[in-house]
Amino acid sequence: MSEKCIVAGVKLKSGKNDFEYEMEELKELVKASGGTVECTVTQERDNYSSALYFGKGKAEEIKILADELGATLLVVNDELSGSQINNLEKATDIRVIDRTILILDIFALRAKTKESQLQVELAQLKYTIPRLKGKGIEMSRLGGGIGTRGPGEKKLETDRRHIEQQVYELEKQLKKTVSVREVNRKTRLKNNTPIISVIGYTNAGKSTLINALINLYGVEKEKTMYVFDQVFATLTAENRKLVFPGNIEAIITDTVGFISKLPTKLVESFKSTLEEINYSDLIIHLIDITNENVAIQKLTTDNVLKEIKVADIPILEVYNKIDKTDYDYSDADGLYISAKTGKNFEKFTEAILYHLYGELKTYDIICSYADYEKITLLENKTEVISRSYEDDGVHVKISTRIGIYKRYFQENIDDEDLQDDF
Ligand SMILES: Nc1nc2c(ncn2[C@@H]2O[C@H](COP(=O)(O)OP(=O)(O)OP(=O)(O)O)[C@@H](O)[C@H]2O)c(=O)[nH]1
Ligand SMILES: [Mg+2]
Repeated sequence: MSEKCIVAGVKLKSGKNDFEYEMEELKELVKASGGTVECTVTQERDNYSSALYFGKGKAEEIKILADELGATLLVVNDELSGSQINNLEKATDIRVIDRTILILDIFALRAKTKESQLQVELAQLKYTIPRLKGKGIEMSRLGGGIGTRGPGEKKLETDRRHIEQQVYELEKQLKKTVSVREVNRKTRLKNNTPIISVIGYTNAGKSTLINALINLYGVEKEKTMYVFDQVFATLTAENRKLVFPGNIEAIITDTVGFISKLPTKLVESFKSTLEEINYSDLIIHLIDITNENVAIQKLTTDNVLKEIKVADIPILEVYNKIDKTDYDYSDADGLYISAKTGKNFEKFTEAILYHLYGELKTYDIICSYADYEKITLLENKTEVISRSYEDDGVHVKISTRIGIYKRYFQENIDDEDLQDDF
């Protein structure tokens, strides 16, 4: 039977005005973790009470409500300290968890791969350690239910000595998986293969978009991403190789979706997602245009990008799910696509390639008969339109992007063909 929950939050008088949206999202998160929302309680205050988070009267009100509704869990919108949780549990007589542990709980339910399971368990333990002082949380953890589940249906550890030992073990195991990623990244950088990261709010359609690109340009077409209509379908950053028209290779990275008040410091997979972004040559920021809170979702993602200072990396904003709206975007400025139907993918692909390597042009190149290397390079890296064998060598007409031309065949380039960036 699903757990009956009360969701609650303090709205700061000085706070941003996306409080209502955060509360709606909190309800979604409760549902995603298998709970039912019985009611919502909010209070407007100048600050969070350090003892109770709410004021005393509000806590009493929650206790009465919980009694009436048969609710057994209070979920609050902000991260709480151990003593706030203890005090609130005493005052309301029900178990209390915060937004962070709720997100971790969802991750624990969804984590399938070894790496993501290790990451979630580690984050849960790190969250627990500073909150172990009082007895309340220790006792409540034993009860089971939302916020007490580890990955793979394990129960969360509650004994401090065990926890510290486990944190040590998990960090050791995780280091191994991270070093594998490091190696992959180094090979990619050495090969000069550009990296494209697809980022955005959770459920925007990032994995669907990548699957559509894999279907069109993927090297291994069967290696698709997991797609589902839920928050946090993707739990770890993953890469795939693509070959675009004109023999242009790229690595595309699927990432963990953003959400407001994301516990970025706690979860390794968020940290590695954010790290990956910093290594990319192009960021695709995917936005679900059909979501009624599209502006808040976009702003949340923009703020995370600002925080990790990706200022030098070009960002391509792409609006997704246009098949779900009646609006006709054919003449609109900007990129409006449907990852599901493939609508406007030609324009989208062109935008990606333009950002990576600039405009498509044709060039005439003369190769001496002895210069096999150059001829092979031309065949591998560009599209050869025609070739003729003359006295002074092979005359080759190619079609390629300015950036590619500059990188591989620079000695032949006319200055006026060059753009500043390439
Ligand atoms: N109608 C429509 N639905 C889409 C489109 N793109 C994605 N979806 C749906 O949106 C839901 C989420 O898609 P995902 O690709 O899993 O989204 P995501 O951004 O990877 O989400 P997370 O991994 O949870 O961050 C799924 O039900 C998709 O079928 C689209 O262009 N049109
Ligand atoms: Mg995804």
